[in-house]
Amino acid sequence: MKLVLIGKPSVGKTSIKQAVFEMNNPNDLIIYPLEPTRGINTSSYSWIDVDINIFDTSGQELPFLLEDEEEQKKAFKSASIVIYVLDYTMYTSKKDLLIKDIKEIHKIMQKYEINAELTLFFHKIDLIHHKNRNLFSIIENDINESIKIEKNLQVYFTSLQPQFIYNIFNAFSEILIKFSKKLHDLKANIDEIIGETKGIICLITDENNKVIIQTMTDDIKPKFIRNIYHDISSITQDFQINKALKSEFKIIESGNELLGINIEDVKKYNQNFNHLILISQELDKMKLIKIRDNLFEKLNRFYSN
Ligand SMILES: Nc1nc2c(ncn2[C@@H]2O[C@H](COP(=O)(O)OP(=O)(O)OP(=O)(O)O)[C@@H](O)[C@H]2O)c(=O)[nH]1
Ligand SMILES: [Mg+2]
Repeated sequence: MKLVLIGKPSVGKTSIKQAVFEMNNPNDLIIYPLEPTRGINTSSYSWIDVDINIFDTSGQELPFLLEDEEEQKKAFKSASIVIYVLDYTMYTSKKDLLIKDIKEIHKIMQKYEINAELTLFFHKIDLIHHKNRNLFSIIENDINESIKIEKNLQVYFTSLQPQFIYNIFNAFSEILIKFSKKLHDLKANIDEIIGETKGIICLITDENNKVIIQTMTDDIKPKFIRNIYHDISSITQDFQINKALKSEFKIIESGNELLGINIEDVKKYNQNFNHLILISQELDKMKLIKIRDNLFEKLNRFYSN
């Protein structure tokens, strides 16, 4: 599948690509910035059973791309996903120009009947003061109201700062699961188990601690997930260092809430897996352990077939 990264200069397109698909250290990418991209950079990766071709475009050449028909075809033809990346700084200073770009891209995609999904990454949320980080849904509505096209665009709030890094992985796992039969089937199996309960989030990470499966009961709110992602990056680091903590039910503080959490090693089920992370809004240890055991049984059956 073809995935296009597009947006103004320096919003973070190439850094995102390198952090997620080339395992470059996100912190380094912020401290030592990359050179601006020229032309359209293509590269291929695999994500479980999905082959991804990323077309990373140049921000400086964006005006040219949006005007030149040959460039448009090169960038968008047979794309499955188009991600427009904008950053917090530009949103506050040049929102109109961003909206203009997005409308333009939408128009071009219609012109060539590109059936791809247009998605937005609102990047560098680490630069937003923490008091304002509860405004995400307002920002999402604001952007969609300004774009005014027939369908609301999905907005992912992302950053390469370690404390937010799970947000990016989550965005890609949501986007890419649509193209992966294996992940889709596995998620359906997990949903079957946690679907019987409430207040549960289940994540499976790979050896690079990327979230490759994220699933949750339907009562979980987006804001809660973002808080969780914020906290689990430090928790998983702890687990990584202190292996003895694994398999233990722990209670953690997240926002104003106490949560139950359980992390398990699941490498034995699939070589691409690392941890199974179960988070519960209830503090009932026995209940979470029971869900864990049911999941293990499911994984066992899923991978022995
Ligand atoms: N604060 C912050 N800075 C970031 C983040 N991600 C990337 N950056 C910085 O943003 C700048 C631009 O990154 P690039 O990835 O080169 O941007 P680009 O969109 O590929 O730019 P062009 O190739 O010119 O189109 C660099 O200085 C990065 O360090 C982030 O999450 N937070
Ligand atoms: Mg670039």
